[in-house]
Amino acid sequence: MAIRKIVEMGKDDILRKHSRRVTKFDRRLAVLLDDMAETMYEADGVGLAAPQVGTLKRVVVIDVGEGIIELVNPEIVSQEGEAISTEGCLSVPGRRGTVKRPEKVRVRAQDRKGNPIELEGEGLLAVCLCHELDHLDGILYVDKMIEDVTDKVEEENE
Ligand code: GNR
Ligand code: NI
Repeated sequence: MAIRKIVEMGKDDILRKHSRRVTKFDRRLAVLLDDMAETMYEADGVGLAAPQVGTLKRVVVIDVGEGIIELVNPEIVSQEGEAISTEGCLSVPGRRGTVKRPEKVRVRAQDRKGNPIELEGEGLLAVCLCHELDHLDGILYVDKMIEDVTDKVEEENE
C-alpha cells in the first residue's frame, strides 16, 4: 500500500474532468482502492474519490466510522428529502461551507471484484456519498456552496 498525493483545487484541472467507468476489475484496481483507503485515513478524511489522487476512474472510498466502503461505478438510484450541512474537502484544504443535499440516498455500485452492491445512506453517509459522486463528474462542494463558514465558530457543541 502507498499514500498518494492529494490534488488541490486550482493547482490541477483534473478535479474538473469527468471520470471514466471501470471495466477491468484487476490487480491495478485493487491497488488503487488500497492506496485510496490508506491516503484517506492518513489525511483524516471520511471519503476520497479517485480524481483526488490523479486518476480519472469512477472509484470512491468512504469511512464515516462504520468501516471502509469501496464503490466502483457508483450511481444514485433514488433520493429523498433535503438537508443542509457543513462540508469540507481534502482538495480544498482549510475551508468549510454549507451545502444542501438529499437527506437519504440509495446508491448502486460494484465492489472491487465487479459484483453488484446497493446501499442506503442517511446523515453524514448520504452527504459523503453525494460529495464523492460529484467528484467523479468534476463537481466540487464549493460549486454548490450556500455559505462559506470557514471563519464561523461552531456554536452547536457546548
Ligand atoms: O473528509 C471529508 N470530510 C467531509 C465532511 C463533510 C462533508 C463531506 C466530507 S468529504 C471530505 C473528504 C473529501 O474531500 N472527499 O472527497
Ligand atoms: Ni472532496
